[in-house]
Amino acid sequence: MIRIVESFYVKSAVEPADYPASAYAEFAFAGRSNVGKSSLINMLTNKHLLAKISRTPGKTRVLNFFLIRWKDDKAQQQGFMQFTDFPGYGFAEVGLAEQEKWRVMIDKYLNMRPQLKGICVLVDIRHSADPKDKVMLEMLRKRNIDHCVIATKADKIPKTKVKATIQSLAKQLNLQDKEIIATSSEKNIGLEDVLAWFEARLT
Ligand SMILES: Nc1nc2c(ncn2[C@@H]2O[C@H](COP(=O)(O)OP(=O)(O)OP(=O)(O)O)[C@@H](O)[C@H]2O)c(=O)[nH]1
Ligand SMILES: [Mg+2]
Repeated sequence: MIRIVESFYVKSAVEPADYPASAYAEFAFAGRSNVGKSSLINMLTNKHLLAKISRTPGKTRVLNFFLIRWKDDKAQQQGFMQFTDFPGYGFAEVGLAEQEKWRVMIDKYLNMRPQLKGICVLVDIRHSADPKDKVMLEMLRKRNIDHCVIATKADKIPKTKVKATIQSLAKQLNLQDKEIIATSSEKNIGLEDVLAWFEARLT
């Protein structure tokens, strides 16, 4: 099992020419504004100020790149990977022009990042599937980009309801139950499941 031993913010970028040049395996985090993308990155890296957590939705309008050093003590392996924090999508206050900018930026990233190994699409475990999440998943399916869904804020529903909620979400999103990982950045739930998903795609 890998664990993250060090993490650094590398840079923010909009255009491919400005992406960091490294070729490490990369994983990206997408989802509606406020769903908990930055908080999840902070939980995974155990650095609570790494990805800025905003209380104002829709603040992040750029791609934020992070360099991650991982280690597997048992297998005596170590290496690097990168995380990309996407700006949130789907906020009503954001005008059409902004939404279009977002779409173009994500489109370029998906097309021009060969080291991209997978995308985590985050959804709030308390809400039913959003049309914007369906559009995102459709974009990934069309391009054959490996992805999983992360149901965030699992601490906000009773533990006994988690399984049924995941089943219901899976049905709505046309996925199998095991393609959805429940997490809580507040209560440190799901950390190992997410790391295992990365590990399986690292080599
Ligand atoms: N209870 C609980 N709150 C959470 C969890 N994850 C995130 N939050 C809260 O949800 C709010 C939004 O979290 P962010 O991590 O900033 O969300 P984001 O998806 O990065 O938002 P944008 O960058 O605006 O797209 C913050 O107030 C967090 O504290 C969680 O697992 N449990
Ligand atoms: Mg964020």
